[in-house]
Amino acid sequence: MNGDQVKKGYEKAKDQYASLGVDVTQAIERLDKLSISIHCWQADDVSGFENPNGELTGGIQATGNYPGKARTIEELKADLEKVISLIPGKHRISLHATYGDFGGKFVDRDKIEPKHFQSWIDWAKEKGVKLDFNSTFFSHNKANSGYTLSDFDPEIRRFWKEHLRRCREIAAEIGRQQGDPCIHNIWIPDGEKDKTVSRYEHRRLLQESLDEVLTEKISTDYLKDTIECKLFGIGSESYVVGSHEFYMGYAVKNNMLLTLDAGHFHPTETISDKLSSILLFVPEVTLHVSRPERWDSDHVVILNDELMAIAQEIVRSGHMDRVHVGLDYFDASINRIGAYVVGIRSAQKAMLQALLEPTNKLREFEKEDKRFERLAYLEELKAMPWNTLYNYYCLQQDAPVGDAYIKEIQEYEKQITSKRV
Ligand code: RNT
Ligand code: ZN
Repeated sequence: MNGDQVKKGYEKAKDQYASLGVDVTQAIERLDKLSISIHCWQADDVSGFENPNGELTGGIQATGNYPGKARTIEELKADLEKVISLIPGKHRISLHATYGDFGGKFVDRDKIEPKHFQSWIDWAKEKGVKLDFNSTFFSHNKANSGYTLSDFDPEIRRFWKEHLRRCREIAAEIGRQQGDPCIHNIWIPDGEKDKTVSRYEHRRLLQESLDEVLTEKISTDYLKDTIECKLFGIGSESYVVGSHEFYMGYAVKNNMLLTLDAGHFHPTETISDKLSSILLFVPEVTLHVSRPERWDSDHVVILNDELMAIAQEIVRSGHMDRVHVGLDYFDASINRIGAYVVGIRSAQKAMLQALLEPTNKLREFEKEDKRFERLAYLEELKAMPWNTLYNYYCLQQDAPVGDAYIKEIQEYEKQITSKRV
């Protein structure tokens, strides 16, 4: 598709949307403001750079051995730069604590410092992206019992509290240097495979540990802590300490951010319907947009009904500025750059469709009890030329239009990732 074709398509689509009372220019402008927090861990299957053969543990697993995973910080940065070049808009990169620049030395989790992330901060500044952060409570021998912050052993808890403290410091330093708050996501894997008797006790310990560290106040100009629940993981099928009720209660009580991961609930339970409730009770929400498939919570994001519903709920709530959209998936069985780009572009497409909705018109139908008309319009909207407008947005931003990104990824694979052996 050449530029002229895209522009022609744009003019036609603009008129079609105008007849529904939708201003496409405004919708594209709003889409452009959506900074997606891109997870760094799709590039290397959540391995990180703490030690050369770190094993992924803690209820999550990356399956597949597609060649070309990033093995060094340089390779990871190169991959992320490629990804960024293939999507329109300005985005964020979300780092895990195990992705520090440790200079070839082993630095344990209770010893990490802002200096280990300085090269990331400099890189981000140079590339014009902002950073987010995640503490790493998994893939570590001090998590072998299945517990970290909620372990019975006070020494284990001390270790992980120190990790959390240091992660907050690092994230705050990132926020300070980038002049924009760094979102610090806290997900802890604590839980058990089978019938657990001391559920209350572990949850009480988790609360106590979090309280101890999170009450050390750091300005939200620099740092925003957010907590992520999960229903179950591999090896924690029966009990996860940080459940939805636990963190929902904790976030509301402490007026802090809550993370909703699309793959962390019962198989038929969705996060889209939670947004309009949670936005009433917590200041801001972080999303880990992902795709559950049976027991796995981390498949590549695609443009499915739930992704659409999430985007619609963000837009319809009128609180887009209070919802931070982050991604969380890792597929090691396909081209990893391709996995990134497909997921990010799909998230943007969902958001654009939601922004192109004539919501006021639909609300009018609701008020007049015209539910057939509402349903009919919702169906008609699906076939409107929103993709033409996405192409136009890509053209404006110098990002590949339509399927052009596929060739670029194939070329990058040929030149770069296939040579990583
Ligand atoms: C795990 C959580 C968590 C992780 C990342 C790597 O189930 O979703 O967010 O995926 O921190
Ligand atoms: Zn997550």
